[in-house]
Amino acid sequence: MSVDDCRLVELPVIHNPQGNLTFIEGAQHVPFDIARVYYLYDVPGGATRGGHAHKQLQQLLIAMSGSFDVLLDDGERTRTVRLNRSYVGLYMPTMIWRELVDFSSGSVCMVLASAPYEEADYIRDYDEFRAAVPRDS
Ligand code: T46
Repeated sequence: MSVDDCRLVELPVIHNPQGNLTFIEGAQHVPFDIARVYYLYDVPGGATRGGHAHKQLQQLLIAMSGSFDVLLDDGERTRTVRLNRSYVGLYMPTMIWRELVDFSSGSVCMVLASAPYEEADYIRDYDEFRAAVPRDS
């Protein structure tokens, strides 16, 4: 997997003068079955979340409120994506190192995940991640 496989997914918006509505349907808007939803909130200024990769887990990140940067790293190339719309998700496939930084005040990051929480799926050491990335030779 490469940072090019991380992509923005535009979600439907039902516009209404009384407020907009966005919905997410498994299989339709997310390329995996949704097994878990969690969210990050009350993130203090200057904090960094993430700092790991997943062996099997796929995720879709959405800035439900506020904004933050997602630093993506496939072991060879890096890319930064800023999330700041509640109708745009960032799809992350397996084996992408990610760090979430520069959270605005009051921001909320909702994550749809393809599997339940499992610590054994995490690679939390960057050197271990680099060593596990398959390389062309
Ligand atoms: C990711 C980024 C964006 C659970 O018990 N269940 C869960 O579903 C999750 C996500 C975490 N936890 C526990 C595990 C740790 O003891 O909560 C604690 C904090 O987790 P972590 O340090 O992994 O949190 P983040 O914000 O660094 O990373 C999380 C996700 O773990 C990760 O998959 O991509 O958000």
